[in-house]
Amino acid sequence: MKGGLGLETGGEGGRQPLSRRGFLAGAAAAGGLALLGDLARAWAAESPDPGFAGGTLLGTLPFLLEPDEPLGTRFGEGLDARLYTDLGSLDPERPSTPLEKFFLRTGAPSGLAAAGLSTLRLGGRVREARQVAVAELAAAADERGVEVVECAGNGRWTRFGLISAGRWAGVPLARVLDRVTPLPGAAALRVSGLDDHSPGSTDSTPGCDWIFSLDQLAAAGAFLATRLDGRELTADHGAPLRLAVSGWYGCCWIKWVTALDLVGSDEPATSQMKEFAVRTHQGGVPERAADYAPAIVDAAALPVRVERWRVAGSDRYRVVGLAWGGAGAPPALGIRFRPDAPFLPLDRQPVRAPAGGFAWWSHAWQPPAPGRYLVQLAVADPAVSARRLAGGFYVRAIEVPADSRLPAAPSP
Ligand SMILES: Nc1nc2c(c(=O)[nH]1)N[C@H]1C(S)=C(S)[C@@H](COP(=O)(O)O)O[C@H]1N2
Ligand SMILES: [Mo]
Repeated sequence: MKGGLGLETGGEGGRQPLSRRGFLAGAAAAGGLALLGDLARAWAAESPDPGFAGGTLLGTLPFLLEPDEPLGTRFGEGLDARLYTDLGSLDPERPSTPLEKFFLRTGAPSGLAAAGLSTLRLGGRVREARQVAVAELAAAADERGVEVVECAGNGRWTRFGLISAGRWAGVPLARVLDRVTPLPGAAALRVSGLDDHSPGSTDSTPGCDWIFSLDQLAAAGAFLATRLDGRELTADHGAPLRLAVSGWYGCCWIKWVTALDLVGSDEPATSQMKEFAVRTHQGGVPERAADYAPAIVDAAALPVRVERWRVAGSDRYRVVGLAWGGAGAPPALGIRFRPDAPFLPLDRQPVRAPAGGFAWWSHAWQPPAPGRYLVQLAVADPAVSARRLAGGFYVRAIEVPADSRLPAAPSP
């Protein structure tokens, strides 16, 4: 990770320097406010802070210092195709992101139709290689729960929109690999995806294979996904088969899977692994696949909406956000609004739906004065690994408008 605040541009997701179209304005466009109002009211009714109950939602504050990229709209082609999920418009009551809003980091390759992909090849260090009909796998698919996927190149330059929660169906890898007999020395699996794009990309290297140890795949409960959000996987999202590896960064969720090869523990790293080494927090760029640490997403949290309410004649603010990553239940979080302030516990700590997906949190906030603030979250427990969060990666800037009706500060 380079800059502390993650204000640097670039990375796989970004298309342009921050300054090109100026600093952004953003969140609730006029039309979105009615819908947002319903979401916000439903959510406020359950808030431990009763102060919002009788109030009116005036709007949301845009996040500053983020590029003027469209949210919720697909643009570009092939390796440069993107859809940034509009996180502020997600409904906390729906555990998964609707398919139309699901983020896109690479569009369907131009060679997809010609490749057909009606069979999956199982090979490498096996007694006898096999072809398995994709239709047979699709017929055996069952529900696999809701999993958050975050692109390792998600950041300020993508308005943090390269992350979504998918409700997946698919076939466990273990059940697919049952069809071949491993030879001695088979310790890892190379999952290969189609990556036949023309034209090429300005900032992505073609080739999409990742090598996992068999233990890593078992621990992640990896599966080949055939459905997303209750529907057939779309071409953009990896049809007919894509790998799902719970807890790992998006670059490991190989789309358009063509082959599974058992390999030895000395197998060289793939070009994809090397391209993503820095973004997946490897120390350097290891030559051997076995020397890559699991590309897992640490505990993280992001404010996605800062609501301005009018309650009994004064303005009150409420921050709503997401938490994801790490293992187990979401950890307790603190929040602060200035880099020199202590973190205070959130008044509504992250809660994840039993089905899985994002955990949602909220916090009532009374700014002392109009002006700019930096909203930052922190994990309270120092034993929890939260590298990006602790590095300031998910800090967002807002401005409390000068016309805010702020209640008088209590006298000391
Ligand atoms: N074959 C193939 N699979 C791929 C990629 C790719 O370029 N080619 N991109 C990866 C990256 S970097 C991410 S973040 C996820 C994005 O998945 P999505 O676009 O379906 O959201 O797919 C991964 N799978
Ligand atoms: Mo990614």
